[in-house]
Amino acid sequence: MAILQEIGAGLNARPKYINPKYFYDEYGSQLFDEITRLDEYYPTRTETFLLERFADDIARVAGRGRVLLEPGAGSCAKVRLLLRALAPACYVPIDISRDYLFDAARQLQSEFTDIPIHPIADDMKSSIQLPAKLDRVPRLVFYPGSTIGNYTPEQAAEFLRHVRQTIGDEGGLIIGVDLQKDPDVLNRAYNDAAGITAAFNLNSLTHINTLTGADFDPEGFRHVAFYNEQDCRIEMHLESESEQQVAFADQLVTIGAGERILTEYSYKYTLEGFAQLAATAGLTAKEHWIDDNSYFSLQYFSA
Ligand code: AVJ
Repeated sequence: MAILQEIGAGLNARPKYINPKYFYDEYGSQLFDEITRLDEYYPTRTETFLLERFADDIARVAGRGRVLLEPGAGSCAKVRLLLRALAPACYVPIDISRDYLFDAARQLQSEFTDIPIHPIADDMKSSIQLPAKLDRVPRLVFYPGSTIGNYTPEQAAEFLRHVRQTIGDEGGLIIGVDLQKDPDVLNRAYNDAAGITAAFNLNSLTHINTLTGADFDPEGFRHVAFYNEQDCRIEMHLESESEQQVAFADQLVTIGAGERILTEYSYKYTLEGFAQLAATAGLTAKEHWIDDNSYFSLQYFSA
């Protein structure tokens, strides 16, 4: 089974790591939803404000009547704030969770009856097939939420090259990118007083238990999150309270007292730094929108 291989590789690596996608089972997605409403967690509400405030301006810059593609669309919540303004020829949400995606797309279609919606259940790694009549319509990729921050800059550049390939020479990208700021603000955002982020982090162990039959004891681990100023990223780890042995697949994995499992990077960029990264992927910075605190950015790039 591929996921046993994948998770096993991370647990046997030094330092150990777990892919952040394992945060998101049903309970984890619920916890993330709670995180987005926390006082300390500024990204979601700031991006939502920017989408609402600047929707018309974004549409003017990015162009109306495009084929709008959204990798990892999930609940299609944020695109709602842009759909009227962008008036796409077609909206194409792409996500690996097929049933969830199709439900969200059906709901969205009932609200936006004049916009054709073509959900695609896919991991966005392969090239997508659209109805032939859309072949000549310029493409616009929407990638909100600072999801790009989970990637290392190298991985982000690879993703952006894939976007560049997908949109072709006439296309564009609207992306949400979290910005570098006072480390105290960042540290608070990932160490909320109510402990929701801690529960979210620990839930990846419970999720992995369910998926693989492993016997991680979440109580034997502590949530650790901090801003690494050198590398401009939040790091989330699970720190083992004591030396323990976890049954995983056909092996016993030893985790030392104080040993950490890396669960997430969340990179923070400057506008210039992100524009430079995008430039290496053949994308040109055209416009950006930020809040008064300069906490978060929406950025538009063209091919
Ligand atoms: C969904 C990846 C944007 O990096 O802020 C929130 C995930 N992790 N709190 C982020 C997250 C801890 C979030 N992203």
